[in-house]
Amino acid sequence: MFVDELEFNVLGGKGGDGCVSFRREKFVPRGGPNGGDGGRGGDVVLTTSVHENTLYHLAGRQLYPAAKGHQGGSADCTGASAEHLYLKVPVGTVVLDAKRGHVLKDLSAPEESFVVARGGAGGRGNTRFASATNRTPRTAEKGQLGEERRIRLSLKLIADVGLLGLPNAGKSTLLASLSRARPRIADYPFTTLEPSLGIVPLNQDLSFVMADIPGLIEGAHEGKGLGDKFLKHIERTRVLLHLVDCSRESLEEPEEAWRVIRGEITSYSPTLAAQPCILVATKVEDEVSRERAAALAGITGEQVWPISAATREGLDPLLRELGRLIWPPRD
Ligand SMILES: Nc1nc2c(ncn2[C@@H]2O[C@H](COP(=O)(O)OP(=O)(O)OP(=O)(O)O)[C@@H](O)[C@H]2O)c(=O)[nH]1
Ligand SMILES: [Mg+2]
Repeated sequence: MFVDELEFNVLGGKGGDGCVSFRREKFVPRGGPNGGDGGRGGDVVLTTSVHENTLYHLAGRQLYPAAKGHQGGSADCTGASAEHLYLKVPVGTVVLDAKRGHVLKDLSAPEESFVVARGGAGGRGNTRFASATNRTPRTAEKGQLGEERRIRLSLKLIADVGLLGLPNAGKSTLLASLSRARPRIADYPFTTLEPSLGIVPLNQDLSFVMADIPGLIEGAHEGKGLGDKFLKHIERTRVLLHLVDCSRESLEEPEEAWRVIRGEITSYSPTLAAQPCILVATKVEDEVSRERAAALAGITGEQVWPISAATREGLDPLLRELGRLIWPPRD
């Protein structure tokens, strides 16, 4: 299951208590204090892992507590510090304070760590309280409580290329024909309900990640259809591919389809709307579709890349263009 939003509490471990203890040795009637300090409580740490793609493995629990520090012992033994609790999250996880809503950390690199709740310090043992006037202190400190907070995790998949288009435009089919991803494909709208990623090999050395998201419809930014909540997954891509069905069976006129999607992404975010975007005419296999693709270019004033995932026509030039945009040639 695809889980991309999650809220729970994190609690740093309590520090171990300091110890009250006195030396008891034969023939030493009044030994001094020898109670050791408590150990530190464990931290709760988020670490990014490239092996996680969703937050599903963390769902279903309200609290993630780290372990407590051990108590100090006699003979000046410091208690052991507790182990930290490491929670793995996918690269692209944004950590927010659930109560106030501000971003605590944006975990966008592999193997990145962030302490969300610190463990408490251990309490000092009675040895530390000995002084010239008080040689037999009977006080020791309690370990400090660990930090507690409620956090929200929000996952933004990190892809190089994002697919955009109305339902049924051919997004999943394109991803399936370029990668080994196997999204569900069917000839009815709203086939794709959750985002998915595929790795598209460009040549022996280079590959990029392509994200397929559910189709958008007019009013998506007001919550129509599946809404625009999946757009965040393609917000950070380098290039967008805007797919427009140009076949004679298309549900909308190509220019209308183009206008709707441009309108929705502009309403969603001007940053997304300003991203490099390649306009792709899909299902171009006959004279009618070729004409519609050419008309779309005329009306929009943009270069249109005609493709057919079925015959694979146009895929290679499109891939080359994507490669050029993702890795611009150095001069
Ligand atoms: N003839 C032809 N049909 C295609 C081509 N690409 C996709 N289709 C068909 O178009 C229909 C929709 O394709 P999908 O890939 O599921 O479309 P989508 O954009 O992912 O749709 P949603 O997930 O609903 O947003 C399917 O029946 C595909 O087989 C193509 O290049 N040629
Ligand atoms: Mg789809």
